[in-house]
Amino acid sequence: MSIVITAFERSPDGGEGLARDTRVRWALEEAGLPYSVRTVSFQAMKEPAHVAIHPFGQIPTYEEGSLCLFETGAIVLHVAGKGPGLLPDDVDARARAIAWMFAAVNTVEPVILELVTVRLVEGDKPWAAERLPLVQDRIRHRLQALSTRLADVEWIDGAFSAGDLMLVSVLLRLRASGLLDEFPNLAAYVARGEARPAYQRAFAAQWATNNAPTSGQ
Ligand code: GTB
Repeated sequence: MSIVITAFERSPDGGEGLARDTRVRWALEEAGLPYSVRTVSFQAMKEPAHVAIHPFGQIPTYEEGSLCLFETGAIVLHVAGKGPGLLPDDVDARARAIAWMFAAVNTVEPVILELVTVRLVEGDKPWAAERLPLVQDRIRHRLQALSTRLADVEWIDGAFSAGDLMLVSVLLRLRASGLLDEFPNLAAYVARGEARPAYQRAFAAQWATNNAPTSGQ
């Protein structure tokens, strides 16, 4: 059954890998599953055909035969169940890897998204400058806990898993802020994730999508 995901026609980051299709591509590459990409414009994302697949009119989505999925956590979990290397066989270790996936999207990513909100959405508000350090401190609080848990091990809980894939994917959005560099073991953890051949292939593929010449160029 062929796998089709959706991605931005042109990501606002120009292909820096920050849009969430990158984590889905990465999981598919780790699992060795071929896939194709249907790009969607911001307008098309809000039209009925796409909303039928993604109720919030966003990317990425995942289609495989009659299965349509949205939410990157759910997509990566599904992909991890299909191929080797992303979830341990041991039942307890598997449950812990899934817990880290949830931690990534439910505990770590929300505070990081607040930074995006305060900078990009609320930047012109008179209170934005006052709110920024509060948001940065909430992020540091999470990073400190993660840094302590990671200590000097390579991956968060034994062998590389979908938990690491999701954690690295949310943490790398912090690079430009400088906050990640305050925690050298986390910066090194993200670099290890990005150095994986599967990540490199995923990054290159989304870069190519975002930098393909448009008609008329
Ligand atoms: N919780 C959902 C998931 O994990 O799948 C969130 C999906 C989501 O936020 N999708 C974004 C989207 O479709 C794209 S990834 N936004 C359009 C809309 O809501 O109308 C978020 C994103 C976008 C762009 C950058 N960037 O350019 O740096 C980074 C991240």
